[in-house]
Amino acid sequence: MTSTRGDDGNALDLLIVGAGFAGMYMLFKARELGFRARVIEAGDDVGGTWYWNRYPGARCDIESLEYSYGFDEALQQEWRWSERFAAQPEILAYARHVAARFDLRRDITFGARVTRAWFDDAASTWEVGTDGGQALRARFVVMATGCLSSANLPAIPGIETFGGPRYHTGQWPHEPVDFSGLRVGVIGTGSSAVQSIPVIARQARELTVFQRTATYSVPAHNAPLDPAYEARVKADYAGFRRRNERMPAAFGANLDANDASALEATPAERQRRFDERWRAGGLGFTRAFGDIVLDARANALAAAYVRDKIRALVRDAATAALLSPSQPVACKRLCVDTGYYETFNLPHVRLVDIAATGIEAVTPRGVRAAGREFALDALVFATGFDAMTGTLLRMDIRGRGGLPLAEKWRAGPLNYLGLMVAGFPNLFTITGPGSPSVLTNMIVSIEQHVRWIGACLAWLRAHGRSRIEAREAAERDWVGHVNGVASRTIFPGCNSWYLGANVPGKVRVFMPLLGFPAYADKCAAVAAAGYEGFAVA
Ligand code: N01
Repeated sequence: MTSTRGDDGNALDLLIVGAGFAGMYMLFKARELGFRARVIEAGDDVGGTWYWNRYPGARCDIESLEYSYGFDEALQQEWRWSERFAAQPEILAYARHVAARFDLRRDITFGARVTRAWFDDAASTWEVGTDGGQALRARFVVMATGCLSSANLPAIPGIETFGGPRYHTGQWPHEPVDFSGLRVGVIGTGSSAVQSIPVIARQARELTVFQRTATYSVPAHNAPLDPAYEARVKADYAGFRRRNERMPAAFGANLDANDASALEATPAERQRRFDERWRAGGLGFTRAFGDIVLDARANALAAAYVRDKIRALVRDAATAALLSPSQPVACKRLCVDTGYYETFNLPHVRLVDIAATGIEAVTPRGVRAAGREFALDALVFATGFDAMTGTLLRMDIRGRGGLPLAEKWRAGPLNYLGLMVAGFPNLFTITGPGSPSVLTNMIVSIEQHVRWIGACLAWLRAHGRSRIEAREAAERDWVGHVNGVASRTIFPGCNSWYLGANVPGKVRVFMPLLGFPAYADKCAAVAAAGYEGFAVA
């Protein structure tokens, strides 16, 4: 086993796992503060989510002027987005531009997957190993591993026997995939499926979509980025970022969001607001009223509105009924689409309801479901991810006394502020469970976490300290708080990946925290009080 302790043989100050947007900015911040840092990345390039998720139609559904770094004024001024919602190749190009602009690659090891991180209590450092047999030592470790980075491939009988090519949307090949003339099956109807189905349907000879749960989707109304709007934002980009940071999900300051109750509005006013949000497109639909994710009755009004839209868009009444969800809207992540429901009007596209039976088996010739076999040439799994905890738990992480993280989190993720775990000193998680993360514009959450971690490391250094760890009592209170907030919303009311319900056997706990501004204020207050709730040594 080779040992890399930094260029001069000493332990690194900081080892960062992952070179997506979190890892890249963490590296930038570490350098800015004068820490010796190295990033270990499994892929061959930067980009994280946008490196792996190359499926047809992949696109961000946060607007490009918002889904981008705000930490550098020159960067945000110089980069030009071509569309309102950027497609995956453009976001990957942006990540590569950032890496080149700040010369990040020289401190990134590509093609190496971190497999273990063990805490050495006596030396107060982490020993980190990779799949290539590399061993590193670092005082601090930052897990910048993403929330949706471990593919969920269901254990369907016969899956290995399929005769044609199989794809998972989150592990898409780098070479172009051509479905022309093929009979293609797509399993799943979440965001990845909703984006890819209309694009695959344009190529495939036949497309069969296997649906376990119908999904709510709002049109993107994507378009070339309006230069006048871009100029307005860029005239005061810092102010625009600040306003977004005060929004509940850290985006949409330009939305004309409405805090009034849907229940108190007249039917005409409700219709007007929903129509307005539907015409505007995108995730801002849930901001038509202030109580859509807080009150089941308000939510039911929004859900009924979308079901009306589905009936209007889909010609066959039985298909429209099948596409109409019954769970609360936005309880599973709301989707944003370009022509999703309309795709089911095409004669070569069919929808198969597997709610009752699931996929019975994959066979060499296709898929057996709903009591019959569907002949397929290619199969796409749009079956999502082992979200938020999956990637952390797939690594062998051991804290004080050799305690495995998997054991600590047997009953669900425990941590303080979504940032640190009691018993695991000097280990930070960026956008971990217990932080707003996936309920926000991820880049805003990432930047807030990186700034907080950077300030914490600088504070420790300034105070001659080298070790910080969440206290168990703070952790207990925090997890109680996160669950308490969720229980006052519609979110626990369906089988979402926020709850881990998409992965068989996973503990059912609501993982993200609703409300970015209050969370960011809490993190700032904790730091200002000398890292209250943490033990510092
Ligand atoms: O995954 P999902 P995703 N048999 O978990 C079904 C982000 N994202 O990759 O609902 C049959 O949402 C499953 O059915 P059910 C975004 O945060 C963002 O689409 O569990 N079906 C569901 O329909 C998003 O929420 C963007 O009953 C099975 C689907 O597969 C998150 O990533 C784009 C099954 C999985 O949907 C994940 O989205 C894409 C089985 N055994 C993704 N197992 C943008 O920003 C699962 N399913 C645009």
